[in-house]
Amino acid sequence: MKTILITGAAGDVGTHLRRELAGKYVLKVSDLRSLKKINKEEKFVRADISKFSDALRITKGVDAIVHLGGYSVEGPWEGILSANIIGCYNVFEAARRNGVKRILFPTSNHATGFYRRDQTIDHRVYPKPDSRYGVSKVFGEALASLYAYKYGMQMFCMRIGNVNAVPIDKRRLSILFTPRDLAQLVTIGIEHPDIRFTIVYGVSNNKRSWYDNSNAYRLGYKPQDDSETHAAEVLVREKPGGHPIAEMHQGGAFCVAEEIPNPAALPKKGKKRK
Ligand code: 15L
Repeated sequence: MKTILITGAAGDVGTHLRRELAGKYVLKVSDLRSLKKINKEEKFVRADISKFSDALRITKGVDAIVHLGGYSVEGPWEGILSANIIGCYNVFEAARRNGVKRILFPTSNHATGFYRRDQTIDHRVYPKPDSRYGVSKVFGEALASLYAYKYGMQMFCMRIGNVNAVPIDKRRLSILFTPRDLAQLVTIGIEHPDIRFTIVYGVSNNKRSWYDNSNAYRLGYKPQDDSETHAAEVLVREKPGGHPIAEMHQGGAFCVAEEIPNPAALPKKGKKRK
């Protein structure tokens, strides 16, 4: 059985993934925080991935890494820099030094969040991050490309939508990613023999999707769920009058979220955004 390291294992996505992958792989799970529950077949290793020595320690002796560690939403630059930029570099470089060939990098829909909702995008579009968080995911994708082509590693980047059993609002109808579809895509990322540098969208088979996910389908991904079965109940709950920039773009509130209110993020009167 392969040994898989999951960083950021205490978070939401990590918790779903550990449950879904239990029994299929030996799971080495790591986080800065404590885990609420450690399953009996898991090995927990506490680590701060912004420290290279920790990254070296946890990436020893594993077959593949699912690197979930770091901020999963917008945050202050110092936090994003240390957890998502330095942390990501440390994990990839430590993996290379320890001879780990394959990394699955859960990037995000926020790497392309400034595409408009009336556009369908595929894995070849240039990034349009909607936040510092989104920029950190673009950094991770670029680093994955470097490690693939320069060092011959196998790098599988999943631009994840919203991991949940059911969609929680209108925007999430387009980007729902159910835990069982997540498990299927991650399994492809671990097992597929033909991965060098690959970008796919981590979403279910949603009728309202903004993505042409043919790159994932080509590898055999067959998502089981479609958020549309919940559309009526979601839409009835949706409050009108959201921020126009958030409503227009795929990244939603991330396009306007700021630690410090930043008027520069809003278009000037009479000026159209591209
Ligand atoms: C993400 O990238 C976040 O990690 C997750 O918490 C959600 O907010 C998701 O995007 C989303 O766009 O809904």
